[in-house]
Amino acid sequence: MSRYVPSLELVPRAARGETAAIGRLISRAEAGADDVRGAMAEIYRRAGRAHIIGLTGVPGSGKSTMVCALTTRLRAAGRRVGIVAVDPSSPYSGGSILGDRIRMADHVLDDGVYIRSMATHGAVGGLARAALDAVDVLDVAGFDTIILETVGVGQDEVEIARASHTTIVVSAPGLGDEVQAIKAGMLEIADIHVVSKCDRSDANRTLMDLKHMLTSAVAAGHAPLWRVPVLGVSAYANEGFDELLAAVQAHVDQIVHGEGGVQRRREIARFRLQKTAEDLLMRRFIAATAPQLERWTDPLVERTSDPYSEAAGMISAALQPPRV
Ligand SMILES: Nc1nc2c(ncn2[C@@H]2O[C@H](COP(=O)(O)OP(=O)(O)O)[C@@H](O)[C@H]2O)c(=O)[nH]1
Ligand SMILES: [Mg+2]
Repeated sequence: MSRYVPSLELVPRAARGETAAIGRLISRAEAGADDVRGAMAEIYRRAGRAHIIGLTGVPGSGKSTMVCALTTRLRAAGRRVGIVAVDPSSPYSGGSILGDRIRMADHVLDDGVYIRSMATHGAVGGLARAALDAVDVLDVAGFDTIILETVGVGQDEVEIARASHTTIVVSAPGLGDEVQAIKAGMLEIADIHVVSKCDRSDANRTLMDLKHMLTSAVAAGHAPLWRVPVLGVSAYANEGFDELLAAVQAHVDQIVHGEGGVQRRREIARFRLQKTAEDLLMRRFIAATAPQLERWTDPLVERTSDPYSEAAGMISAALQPPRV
């Protein structure tokens, strides 16, 4: 790399699909680089064309394998596919996921596929902001479908999967006797439930448990606009993916392009707004208080004050306009 290209100059290049520009913009957004804000503002205004699929489930449930299988089919249908994996352990860096059956390596060499893994730690200003910025960059770069894979542990990750047009929740047999989606609060966020590894004999049980739980959950609420399907897939047997993509398409036609989609985009926008405001507020707060941290710490050490009083003092000092 010769000279530092200002982030704003990277925007039109990323929009033309230049891989290096896409990668640099995402890295700068992830690191919270100072000059990237203007560029990301521009990206946000240009984005909004792609269909975003959030895909979540506990570690080992078969998410990455499923992403590969879906990518193969979406590519065959002529769609350009962007993948943002909020999971450093995603085996996307090359090689084969399931021996020769599903080879991510093929996609790695395909310029109709862009894969980006993000570490759970290290995204300055929050994971959600960084992941959704990356999605927008890929959207502007002309990827038609963007799959956002997040590990379904922790509220942050589950929230990110929800910040998509169509959310797929993956459950797998053999990871404990309960359907994992319940524990992590993932049951409610699914537009489509998928049970992976249906080549296993215990998969039927997982399917039945999940269907049963959904029936009781729905019975308690209103008549749904969208009936959440529960589908089984097997990457080993290469089965169920056409049905899964058909369900995704049905969700796009019935919900994403309808009233539900308007509502969903509003919720996503609100989520972006809140996350961004929290980030900006936090940075401002830290910058304003860091130089005088001892002022509030000393009384605590001496026990002449308490954390609540000092924190209140700290907040009002940070939020006050500076005296002139
Ligand atoms: N039996 C079986 N195992 C699978 C299938 N799909 C994935 N696995 C295995 O499940 C494990 C976790 O897969 P991975 O896609 O990395 O899960 P992730 O952590 O949710 O992304 C790997 O050992 C896969 O080989 C499947 O269709 N059948
Ligand atoms: Mg994974």
